[in-house]
Amino acid sequence: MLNIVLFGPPGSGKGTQSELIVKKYGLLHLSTGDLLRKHRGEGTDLGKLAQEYMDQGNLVPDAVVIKMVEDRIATESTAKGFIFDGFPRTVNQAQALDQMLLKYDLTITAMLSLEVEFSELRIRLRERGKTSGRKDDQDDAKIENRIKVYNQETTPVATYYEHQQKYVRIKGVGSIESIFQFITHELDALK
Ligand code: B4P
Repeated sequence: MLNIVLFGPPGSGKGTQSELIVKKYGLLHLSTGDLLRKHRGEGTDLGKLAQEYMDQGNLVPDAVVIKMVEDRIATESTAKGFIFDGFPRTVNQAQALDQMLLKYDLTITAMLSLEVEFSELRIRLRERGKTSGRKDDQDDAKIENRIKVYNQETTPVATYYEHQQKYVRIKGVGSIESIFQFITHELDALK
């Protein structure tokens, strides 16, 4: 069983590559960004709380995101495996994920880290902002804040998985297909 964390800075292609991974390996896609946007769209209390954080490019508080993921895993505990996209984003979340998987006798198999230079991320996010309708993609200051938050709060998550010898570096620049090939090479070796 594969349980994969897909890691990387904002705009590194986590959502893009997750779709391809789901198609090939039949894993359940759990994207905290998508779940939060769904709550926001439905106007739930959680969505209202998350909105302000997301629009500014800040992280939604750990307790909120952890509870949301816990609920989702509980309803999908018979899945063939999970791909966690955009989660964990803090060491607190990474520890909580290990604890919640333990309840089902599961562990993270590997953390794939998409490595992309910040200059390229800025270009991608601005480009997506033209069509996505996402406020966090449409404003340079918010994009810069997301990169800052990533550097300060999320990069320690890489060290967390490095200590568990689960950290796998993936070059995230090039065509979407070529990056997917690097990923399948790694995942096929883990199966
Ligand atoms: P996310 O939805 O996770 O958004 P993201 O990091 O911007 O997207 P991703 O890396 O998936 O990029 P994509 O593939 O789309 O988070 C949004 C917000 O939600 C966060 O800022 C935060 O507020 C909140 N949140 C989410 N999870 C949280 C958590 N765990 N804790 C707290 N808060 C949380 O790719 C981007 C663009 O690049 C696309 O337009 C794509 O077409 C393009 N692209 C992809 N691959 C490419 C390639 N190889 N070459 C060229 N372009 C490429």
